[in-house]
Amino acid sequence: MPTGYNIINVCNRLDDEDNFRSYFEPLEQPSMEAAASRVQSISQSGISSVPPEYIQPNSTRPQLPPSNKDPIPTIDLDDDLSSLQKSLHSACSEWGAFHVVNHGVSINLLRDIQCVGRTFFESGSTEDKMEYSCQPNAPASQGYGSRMLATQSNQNNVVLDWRDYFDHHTLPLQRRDPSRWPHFPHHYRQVVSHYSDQMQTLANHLLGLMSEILGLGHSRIQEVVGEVYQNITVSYYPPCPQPELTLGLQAHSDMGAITLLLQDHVSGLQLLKDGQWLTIHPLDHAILVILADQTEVITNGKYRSAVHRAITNTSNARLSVATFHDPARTRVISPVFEPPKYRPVLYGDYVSSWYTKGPEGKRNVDALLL
Ligand SMILES: O=C(O)CCC(=O)C(=O)O
Repeated sequence: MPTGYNIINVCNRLDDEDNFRSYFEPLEQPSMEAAASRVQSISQSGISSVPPEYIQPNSTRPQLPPSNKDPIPTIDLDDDLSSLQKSLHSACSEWGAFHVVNHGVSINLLRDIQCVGRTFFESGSTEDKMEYSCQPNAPASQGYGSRMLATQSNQNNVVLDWRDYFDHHTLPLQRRDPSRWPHFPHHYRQVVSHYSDQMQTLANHLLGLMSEILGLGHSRIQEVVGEVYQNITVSYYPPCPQPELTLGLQAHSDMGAITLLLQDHVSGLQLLKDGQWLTIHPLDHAILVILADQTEVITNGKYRSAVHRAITNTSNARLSVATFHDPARTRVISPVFEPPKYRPVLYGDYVSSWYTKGPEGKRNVDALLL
């Protein structure tokens, strides 16, 4: 088992004005050295075995080939209300994740966000991409990076994820600064802004439905979450010569309220269900909904956050777009049901604990259990 986590990059979900960075060691290296350590550069160098820092300890290596079972629920938002409520309730309480179809987001927009993301990673020169690198000492943390979290193996060696990413701060609007996002392809910034708005609408709709199903009234969960902090992370997983030894992204549950994930045609996402890793194959035109830890706390465990990870493969680069909806770090989150099963938590404290201790499954939300 990993013995702990070493924070390599805290690019995600920390407010621009935060000084969280000062708690952690410097993140990305200066430019040319960092360019060479991008996973895409390593993959394209033609190596036949992965560098040792990407080799997972035995206990966290994926079992390949992955299972073909894909029984995750699909929720159709066009269903009549009573069947929708029934299927959504069982998906949220038994899985913490589900595909959603007839979600109201245009299929063209889903295609466009994947297309601009792929163009950035695959058509941009290294120099162009490095222009948007996460800066280790800058107060803002969005941008192009490779090292968000790294596990520490038994031998105290850092283990890196086989992934590059671009993280965008999109909401509230005062955090949204498209000039910090790629300028290529030409409509990149417009697509990300539009996608951000559509994802917020869908996230609110889903949280409203969940709140109603639990008998809380439409807005109750959203009232506890408060103003939504939204980040969009485009992840790029290059082909890997030894997928059996690596992870694209280590196992974790998301720390905020709700995540909306778009996968391209390449499988790689796995969900932990009843102790088994299930591969969640992409479903055309669907969006994968993943409940996060604060929803578990707010609903007092009636709805559960889902542990997931990404695996790699030898031949096809995979791209995903994860849109995270989180509370402000100044927000106190507590259960709305009595008696509470979880301690109230200041979301900023939760975030720092998540990053300092590492996700390791659901250890952070479990630590709040009374
Ligand atoms: O790439 C994926 O399928 C998973 C992404 C994810 O879990 C994350 O960005 O937190």
